[in-house]
Amino acid sequence: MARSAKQTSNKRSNIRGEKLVRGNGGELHQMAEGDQNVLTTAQGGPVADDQNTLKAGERGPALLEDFHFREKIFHFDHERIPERVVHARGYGAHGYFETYESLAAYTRADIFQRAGEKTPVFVRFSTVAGSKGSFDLARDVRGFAVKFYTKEGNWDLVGNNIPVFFIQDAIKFPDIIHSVKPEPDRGFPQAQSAHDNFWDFISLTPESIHMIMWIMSDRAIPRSFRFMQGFGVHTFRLVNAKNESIFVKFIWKPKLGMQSVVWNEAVKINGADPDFHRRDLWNAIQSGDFPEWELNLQLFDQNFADSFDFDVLDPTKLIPEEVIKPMPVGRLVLDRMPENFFAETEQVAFMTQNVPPGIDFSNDPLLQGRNFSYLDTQLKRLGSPNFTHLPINAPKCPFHHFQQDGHMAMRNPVGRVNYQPNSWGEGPRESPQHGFTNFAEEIEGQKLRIRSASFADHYSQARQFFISQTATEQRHIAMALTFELSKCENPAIRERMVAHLLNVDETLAETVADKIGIEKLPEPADAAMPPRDDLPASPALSIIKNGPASFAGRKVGVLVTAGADAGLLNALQAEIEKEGAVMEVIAPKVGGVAAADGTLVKGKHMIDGGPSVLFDAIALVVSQEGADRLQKEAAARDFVADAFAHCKFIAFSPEAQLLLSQAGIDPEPDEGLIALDDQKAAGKFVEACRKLRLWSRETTVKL
Ligand code: HDE
Repeated sequence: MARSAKQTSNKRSNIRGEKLVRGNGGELHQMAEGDQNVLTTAQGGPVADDQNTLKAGERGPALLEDFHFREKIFHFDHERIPERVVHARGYGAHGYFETYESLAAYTRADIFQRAGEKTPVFVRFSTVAGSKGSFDLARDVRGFAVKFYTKEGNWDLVGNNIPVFFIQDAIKFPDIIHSVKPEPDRGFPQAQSAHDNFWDFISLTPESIHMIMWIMSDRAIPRSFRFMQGFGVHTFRLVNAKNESIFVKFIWKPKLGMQSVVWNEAVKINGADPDFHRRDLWNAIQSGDFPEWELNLQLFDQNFADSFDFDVLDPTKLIPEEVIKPMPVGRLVLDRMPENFFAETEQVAFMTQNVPPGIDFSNDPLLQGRNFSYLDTQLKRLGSPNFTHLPINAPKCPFHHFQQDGHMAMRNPVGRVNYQPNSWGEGPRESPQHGFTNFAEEIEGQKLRIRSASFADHYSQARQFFISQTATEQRHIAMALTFELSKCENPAIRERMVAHLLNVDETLAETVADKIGIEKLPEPADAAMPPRDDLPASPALSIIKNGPASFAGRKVGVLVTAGADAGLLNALQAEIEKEGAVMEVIAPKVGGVAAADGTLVKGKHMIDGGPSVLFDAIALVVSQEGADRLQKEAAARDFVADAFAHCKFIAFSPEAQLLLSQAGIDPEPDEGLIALDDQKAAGKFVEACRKLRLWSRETTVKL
């Protein structure tokens, strides 16, 4: 009895009745008024015992009057808010947007008026289909949502890393999303499009085929949020002070260039580190390597819109960069992680309808539907019309209005006046001069539930995307389609998809048909408009053709054993850091191993916990004895074999030869295998890594 009282009470009174608190070291000190270290209830009452519920008797039932227990469990039971119905899994960061030059000629938006102007931003990246706890490397479009806290209110550019969308009209959104989510009877598959429902819907929705080409491409398995582009997708308007309007499409380009992984790698990353993208962003920002993107505008007028091959209001189409050159107008830098994931990343509420004066909407039917939807979703998720009171959602400019009350009202008006006009001479008033005014677009016509005939070409840009890719990227698209359709059990769905592919590229259709066992090709799908084959390739659409020519921001995994050459390791580290990349050591023990010269080489990962899929390139710096031991370990052989199969550059000390051959790598080396004969070779290796992958190896490894 005495023992349990001592164990459970952290706090007691001295003889004068002053409160005494047991510190970490067990010493007793006096509790100052409002001491930060004293545990309290949410009502502020100090808590004496947080280890045991109040009971009737030592082994008796719990008592209802235990208000501390009741409050603690009540709060815990309500910790979750509904996750986003789409884009549930996401990761955010703070930063700023810096305007290069004034864009006053095009827009009156304050954010674009002054060169060098810095505007705070919060960005959230996400996947679409999976739930909040799903893995990062799903094959999926990524959300790229930016909230600019401008001096004229919040501007949310809620985009994706793919410039087109599956559907043309917002009314189809619940259908496309239902189809990709876990099937409702069985509750799986999670975060995957490879199932019948998705492909059934797609095969019956030809407007989705252009987006399907993107989703089956490497864009849908990015290596990092830092290495992907972002797009506003829809056509928007800019409006200047003279009320003149120009159309605009928004494009984000990553400073470190684009990079994706291969599918076999993505699948393994999801097992090895389901938080791969989160961790990558966290590590980069925490280490001061702040990711950066340039905002580009594609500007065009009504004449261009009227003469362009496709309707600029159709969100399944893009304007090739070769047709309208993107104009860089500013840079986005992410330099600070949220202090609290829930408060910021989970509660941030993006809304397409948040636009400042000078930025306006087009009549894109998807955008129009989104403008309606996003407010609804915030009320559902955040539970109160006062969600703008949350610090992450509140504007950072002064704001004044007469909205009041409601759940969780944090900012409440003072004084008598809560309406206008009023004769008290108090409170805010409209400003025709500074306030938001819509662009006065002429609208006429009948009220119709109709899809414009100008949206009817579903295949031409899908084909243009496909022919713009390198042979490697085209192969990846074919492999992705094959994989996905191989997971469909209904042969009619597979056949319908091949019929669509015949309208995109015959060889692609034949390759996929052959791999999924369709012997007789179906007729091409009926096309609402004959597909065109005269659109030229757009090199800007390829990832590989637009490589970064640098290895900066990437990561090398160095497999090390005891007795490794310390000079070589130091040379590698120096060259990798000079490039702006990161080196991480994988060792038999995380505590580290002694190098040949006796110095301690600390490990970041053990071999099991640091497979090569987590790195962009690998190096093997081992002793003869170490190599002998490792070649018997499956994890070490996989480390090497996977890196080779994923076309990564591999540097190796002479002793590692045995490990390479035991991993099944041909003794005839390709140019991606770089012998570390001397310390100078470390530089050669990093230089080679700038290509990111040796794609020519891919056809020989046959993943
Ligand atoms: Fe969204 N979308 N969406 N969407 N969307 C949401 O809003 C919706 C669409 C996008 O990180 C939801 O706050 C409809 C296109 C991103 O918090 C919801 C339609 C594009 C994010 C919603 C679309 C997007 C969302 C769910 C068809 C690319 C995550 C939670 C008309 C241009 C933002 C939320 C974040 C989130 C509705 C189509 C991008 C339900 C009805 C096209 C990046 O309101």
